[in-house]
Amino acid sequence: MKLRSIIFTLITLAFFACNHSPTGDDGYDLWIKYHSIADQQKLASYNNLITSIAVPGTSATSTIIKTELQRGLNDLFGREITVVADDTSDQLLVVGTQEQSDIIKQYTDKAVLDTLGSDGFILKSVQNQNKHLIIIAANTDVGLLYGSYHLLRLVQTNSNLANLRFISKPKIQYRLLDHWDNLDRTVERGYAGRSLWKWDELPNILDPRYTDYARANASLGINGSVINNVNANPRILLPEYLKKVAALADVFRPYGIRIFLSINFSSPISAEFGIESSRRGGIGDLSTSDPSDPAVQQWWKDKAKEIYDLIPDFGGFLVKANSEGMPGPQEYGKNHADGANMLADALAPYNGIVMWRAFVYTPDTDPDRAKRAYKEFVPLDGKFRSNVFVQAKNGPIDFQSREPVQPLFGAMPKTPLMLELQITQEYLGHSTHLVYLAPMWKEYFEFDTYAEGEGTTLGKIIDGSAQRYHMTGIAGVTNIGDDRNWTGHFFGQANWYAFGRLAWDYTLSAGQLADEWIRMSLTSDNKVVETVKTMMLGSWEACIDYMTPLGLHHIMQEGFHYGPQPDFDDARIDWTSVYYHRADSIGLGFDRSSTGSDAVGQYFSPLREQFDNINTCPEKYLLWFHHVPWDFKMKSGRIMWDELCYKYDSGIEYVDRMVATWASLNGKVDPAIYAHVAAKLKQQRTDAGIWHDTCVNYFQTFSKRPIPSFK
Ligand code: BDP
Repeated sequence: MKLRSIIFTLITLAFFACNHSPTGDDGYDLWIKYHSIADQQKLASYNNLITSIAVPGTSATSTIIKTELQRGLNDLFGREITVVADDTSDQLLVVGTQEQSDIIKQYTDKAVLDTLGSDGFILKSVQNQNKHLIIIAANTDVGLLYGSYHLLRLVQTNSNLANLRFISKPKIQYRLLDHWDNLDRTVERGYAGRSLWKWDELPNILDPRYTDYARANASLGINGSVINNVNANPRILLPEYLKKVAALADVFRPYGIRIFLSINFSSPISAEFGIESSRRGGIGDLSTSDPSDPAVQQWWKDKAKEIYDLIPDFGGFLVKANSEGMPGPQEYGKNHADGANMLADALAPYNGIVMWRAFVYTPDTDPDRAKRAYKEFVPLDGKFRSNVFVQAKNGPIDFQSREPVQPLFGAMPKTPLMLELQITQEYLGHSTHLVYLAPMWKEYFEFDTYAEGEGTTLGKIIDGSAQRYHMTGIAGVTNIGDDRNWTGHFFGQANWYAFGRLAWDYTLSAGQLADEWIRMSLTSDNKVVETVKTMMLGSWEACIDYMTPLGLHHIMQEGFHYGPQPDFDDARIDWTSVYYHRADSIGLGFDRSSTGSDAVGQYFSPLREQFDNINTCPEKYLLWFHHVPWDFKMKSGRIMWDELCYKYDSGIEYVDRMVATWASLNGKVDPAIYAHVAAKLKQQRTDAGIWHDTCVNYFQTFSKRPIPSFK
């Protein structure tokens, strides 16, 4: 008996040792891990500023604020912060609305608060005789929650808290994550395990992870989640699933996160018409989903009512229609506006919205895939109901390593366009490659479309300022799964983080966001922060270089979208690689100039002219817009073929440098994170080599020139 229990204990201990390395950070706590502050001077200064907190509100959100501030500050300061009423103690942090707190009323200006809407907040210090106060004020409890996370972030990044005077409000109203999660818990283009949502356990069992998910998102200001795949299974709208969705909505609500659903346009149709075999059959009892049919309209109205009875703050529907086999109004001779408006009418009584995706590329529209969304949607400008967004991806093709901006942006002034970015690295090395995406997103936000003259950046279009949108939105296709560290790659967390922060304020710099994230997630050692930040900031450009430099695109492995397959030519033509790169004995690249497909014609002047001319087209887009002769002289003085090889080489060199840089941090960062990232980088180096060799060797069969050496 005794021996057995000793053996059992040993086995248990061994198991524990393997699975719970006491010294290793498993990444679960993301950027909200609240490590104690190492800098003693800073700590002393904080100790003088905050000893207790007052959160007079009584809502579920107020309770979260209290718990989060206490938990965060206790851990960061390494001592107990007390929760008190707002008229006691010195060195007090007060968090409240004007209605909740006299102190807030006394020290904040109603007129300023009135400009902050429901989400904005004020953070300021107040010196009153010998009493020092820090106050967080907002109009709603969710605004206060955002302000509280901001304060915690300031402490986590060891910022100065004396003389605080900070006002913030989001530039964009709907800040959503799109999950491409299926009901069987697989995740389309997800590389971090299975879906977070355990449909078989819901609604009765609530995984604590749902709360941690909401916490993490609220800490960034994300306020909505589309929880299922755009390739939507109609079953999500069955009563049994709606109850599960409602249970999640209840968890998310106090964190200011609303739930949205992707819907299948054929949902009203009876399953008899083939729910599994095609993407056509639905869950209803109708034989059509024609948006002009009164029975179909009524079906959606009834469904909307059923949803809102369960989820009063339900956000609305995301729709992928007439795209990649998904059903849509065009099957009934109707257009995208007809389809979107029918759904919009069903949701309007409850203030719900429709996000209708512009990711459509029916071959009949135009031989050049890059032109199709524009051609289908621009004629519909002004035809959508006011609660409809048209949601477009950043580029005209599909989340490639780099694309010029989707020309729709700016071209539909009467329709609010919502921007869809991809956080999951479908085409950028999945969760294996370290690619920090904030520099890419910044390139898009700052892309000048010239839609309303110079300075009409994409940022100003989607924040509504350029074309006076009445509502604004942004969505990121998430990289989250049920892996212990959420994103598969530890550095994938930085992309989730940066997306959320940019959705709030796209003018923040990629460097600042990397800096914050590293300090909150990894270390506050300044030297290490600088080293890691530098490595992150160049990683996107490096990935472009070793995968698809100079504007190349869509030459990856069919279906899998990971490695290279430039010779792929065996599918629907606009899914092949050869369609996009067009390599031949003369040169390389897709001719989208005015004498080619004329995709340049979809951009505003002077961009159109700039892109059209091979000599003025930015080299980063050269092979996107032009079929470029192999011996075309590049700005570097090299011919295009040599430049292409040079870029592929540079990409590899960068990964080599990342490997060496990371190795130099051994012992300076958490050992578990160190080992995890080191292993991923090793694989990234191997993959970069494969991209280089495959592409250079393949294109050489056309260029018929020697592969230059740059050593
Ligand atoms: C492509 C993905 C595909 C998605 C599609 C979409 O390969 O899995 O369903 O986009 O956005 O990038 O609808």
